[in-house]
Amino acid sequence: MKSELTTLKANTLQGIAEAKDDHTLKQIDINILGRKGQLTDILRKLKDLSPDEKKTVGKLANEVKTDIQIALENKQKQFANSELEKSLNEDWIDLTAPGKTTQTAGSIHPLSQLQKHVEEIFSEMGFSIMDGPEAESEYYNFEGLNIPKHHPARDMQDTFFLKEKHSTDGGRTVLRTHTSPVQVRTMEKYGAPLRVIVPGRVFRYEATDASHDSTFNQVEGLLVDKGISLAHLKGVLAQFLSRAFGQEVTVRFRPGYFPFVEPGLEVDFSCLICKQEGCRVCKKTGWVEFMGAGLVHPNVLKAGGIDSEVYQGWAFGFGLDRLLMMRHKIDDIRHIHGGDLRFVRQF
Ligand code: FA5
Repeated sequence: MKSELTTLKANTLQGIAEAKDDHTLKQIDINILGRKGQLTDILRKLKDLSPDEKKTVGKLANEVKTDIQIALENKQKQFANSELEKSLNEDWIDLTAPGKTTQTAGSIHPLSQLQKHVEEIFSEMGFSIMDGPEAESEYYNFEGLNIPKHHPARDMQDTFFLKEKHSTDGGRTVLRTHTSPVQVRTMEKYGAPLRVIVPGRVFRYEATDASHDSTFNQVEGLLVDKGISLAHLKGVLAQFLSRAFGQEVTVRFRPGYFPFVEPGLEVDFSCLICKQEGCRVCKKTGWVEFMGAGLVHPNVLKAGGIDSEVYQGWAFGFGLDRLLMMRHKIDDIRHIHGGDLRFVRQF
């Protein structure tokens, strides 16, 4: 029985040493140590031996069992380690790689970014930021601005009317065609002196093209004080434009007609999109109309409750979308409100 045990041990250890995978080890475990295994068989026969033999053979059998168990465990560990090593080599993870994002953060629309920038520049020059209603009374949009009913200047800003009468005066309600109605509203509320800007959305019933939209944004400026002239307007605009563009831009002033200013002027900037060579944005003129401006008409000061013998003022209204177009060389205004993410993600 002793030699049987020694042979069993030698064969089993050799089998373990030569095993190529975990499955083979499990088979050896079952065949040798299992309930019907070879070693278990031998151990079962111990009871037929004499007490002396039982002692020595029993001891040897236990040693054989322990040696086999240890050899199996060691080999199993070896397999587990090489599996781990293999998976570490094959499926390695780069812990420094950026994580996968399932949700992307939103961002501020370029037009809102620019509006904030404009507000900052004017705030630093002592201007307050005002707001006004988009659904406006016909009075503030037209009459209060010296544009009486049936005046041909109304055709310059053909517009959308709402069915509902305006709550304040029972007159017609219009989607404001410009931010200028806030001029009279602010004068009525705060009196003179005044220094405000009014950024806001405006609406016009017109065909769209590369530089015209039917919904766009303006920024109104109004300054009322004593002894005010166009020289102050030019100074403020020069300061504003140089800061807003951050690059050289040529502007030109030319006479312009608006019933609510006298004298009136228009300010154009050199087209930065084509560098004045001519494109569809500047309609091949090299210039883009940027704003209307002028000295506030005495009738408008009167409508706002301000004595035009004592106070003078200037006002301007510029297109925020056009400013954005020039800053970023956007060749079609319709991209700005088009909602195409490929456009907004560039800013
Ligand atoms: C006005 O709206 C006057 N309220 C401006 C003003 C204010 C004059 C105060 C005097 C004193 P105008 O219609 O020109 O003016 O528009 C002003 C600016 O808005 C234009 O110079 C242009 O930059 C922009 N703009 C006008 N129409 C459109 C349009 N359809 N799409 C995009 N921008 C426009």
